[in-house]
Amino acid sequence: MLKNKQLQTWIEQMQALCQPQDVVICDGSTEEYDRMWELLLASGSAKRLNETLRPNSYLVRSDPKDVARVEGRTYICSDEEADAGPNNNWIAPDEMRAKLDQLFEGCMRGRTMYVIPFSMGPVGSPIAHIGVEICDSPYVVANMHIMTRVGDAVLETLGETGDFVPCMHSVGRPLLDGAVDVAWPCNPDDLYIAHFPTTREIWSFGSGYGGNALLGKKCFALRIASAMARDQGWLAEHMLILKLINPAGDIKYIAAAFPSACGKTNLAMLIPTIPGWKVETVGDDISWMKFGADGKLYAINPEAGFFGVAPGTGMDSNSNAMLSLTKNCIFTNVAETDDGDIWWEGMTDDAPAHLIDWKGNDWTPATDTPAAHPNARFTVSAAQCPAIAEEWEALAGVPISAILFGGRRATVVPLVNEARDWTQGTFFGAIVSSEKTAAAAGKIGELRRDPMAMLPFCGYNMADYWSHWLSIGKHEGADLPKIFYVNWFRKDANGKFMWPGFGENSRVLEWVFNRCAGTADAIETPIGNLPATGAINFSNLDLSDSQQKELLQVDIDGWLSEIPLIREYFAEFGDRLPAAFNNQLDELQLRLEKTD
Ligand code: O2Y
Ligand code: MN
Repeated sequence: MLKNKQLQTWIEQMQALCQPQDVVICDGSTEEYDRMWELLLASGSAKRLNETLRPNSYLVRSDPKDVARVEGRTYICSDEEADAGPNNNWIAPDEMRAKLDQLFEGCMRGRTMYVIPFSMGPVGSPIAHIGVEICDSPYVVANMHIMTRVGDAVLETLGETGDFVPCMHSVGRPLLDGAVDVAWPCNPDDLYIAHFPTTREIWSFGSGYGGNALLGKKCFALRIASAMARDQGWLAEHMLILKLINPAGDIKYIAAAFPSACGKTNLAMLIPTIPGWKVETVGDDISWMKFGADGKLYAINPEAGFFGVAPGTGMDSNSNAMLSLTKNCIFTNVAETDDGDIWWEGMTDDAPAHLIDWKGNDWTPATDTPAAHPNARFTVSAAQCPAIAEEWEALAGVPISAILFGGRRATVVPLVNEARDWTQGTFFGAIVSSEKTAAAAGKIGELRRDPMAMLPFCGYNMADYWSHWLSIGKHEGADLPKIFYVNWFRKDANGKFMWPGFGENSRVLEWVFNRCAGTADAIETPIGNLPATGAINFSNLDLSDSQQKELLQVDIDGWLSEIPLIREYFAEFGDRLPAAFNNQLDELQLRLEKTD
């Protein structure tokens, strides 16, 4: 099966470097998945959940020091520091390689080295790409089985000479001289998540958790893929993909970028409140888009599963997610109920009277720490989602009609605003920001910029990424999606959310759909095209006329005071900033001043 010379050589080199006890080439089979769980159960890392309540599902508790992606230890090792940009941590490639050589030497002693060939995207899709993760964690193997397509079909597609992205991973805890393993081996004091965009490699050391360890996800599908996309003329984006069906049965596909923890999974699985409309899910986190022969952008979800944040997910907020989780799942850092099932904050209104918390301690509603870790996760196959679109694995992808950008803004940014053209839409994406909450470092209310929701995930200088977006707009024969800036998070003077969100967001999706179909009205304003009066269906919502107006108002003073902040942010990118963005700012300012 291993006929790819480059892969054979790499495996031999990594075996010599890491000195594992043995090597397993993963085939993606159910037997292999089950074997991983036998190992994880035997080592005390995992617990099988109640078979009647949650068939074929497992609970895993991580080391409390290894619970999330660690941006501070994530590096882009481009040849020049300027190519990584102010948006990334940079270490020179030679320096990082010397460090990694030292860390990886003998790091798998006493462990098995797993070689996981995986496809990001349906095997054989012209939009898909192949990676191979080498790792020493059965938990990672099991998660990769769900999150990607693993196995022999991938090796077959790779053939003798095909290219793959090498993804090297170790938990960084060799088992020396027969030492007994810990339940969650990791090495959080020596953490490195290093990306080499020039040679398209990933090296991750010290963590077994999520985006640090499942290297197909953020490391490959966003950081390395964004650099590949720049070089090859496509887009690798932090976007959900949804299929929107109107009452007449017409279909449009929409991609949407929101910063982490702004409800992407909920929007991807939304149940519309407006009669006759339907949403189906293509993806909840990442989108790869390439031009088709007709000039449209065709998108695939490169992942095969959801690695969703559990707290806050319940039948009220996202019933499709909950119904996906009835069997064949992995739950990490959630709480355990007395009958061997799972629970997290937000799953039900009332907490059970007794739980075992994510750290393995007794918990009652009187306990003053959360039962589930706030970044607790479920891993589940996308195929189990009741709302999954039948074409979610279409090799050709789905044609995107609209792209939404959004952040969390209590003020200034209206509910929805359509860009006049691709350039203005790119500018909208670049100025996306959220107000800091008490949970984040920094002053409350201060703006955190997260352009295109890609701040932690762009594998090169953000200014060059913006130039790449602008160049996509100049693609010969392009039939581009319309771009919209949405904001579900406006607050009134009393600090109360003005927009109900969740299923009611379908009202905004309806306007977006109809704008793409050419059947909805907009008015041109200094900031973009806003829905004309009556163009958004506000019926049966508890919203006064003045609230409706405020949601769609052009806040001239608010935007005028935003402009210097945007200029200040853009200045961080020096002369790499696309000139078109300064033009956008100057023109926006002029239009606002004229109206003032
Ligand atoms: O903490 C982690 O490693 C998970 S981060 C994550 C997982 C799924 C989808 N999105 C994200 C994110 O941070 O955007
Ligand atoms: Mn994400």
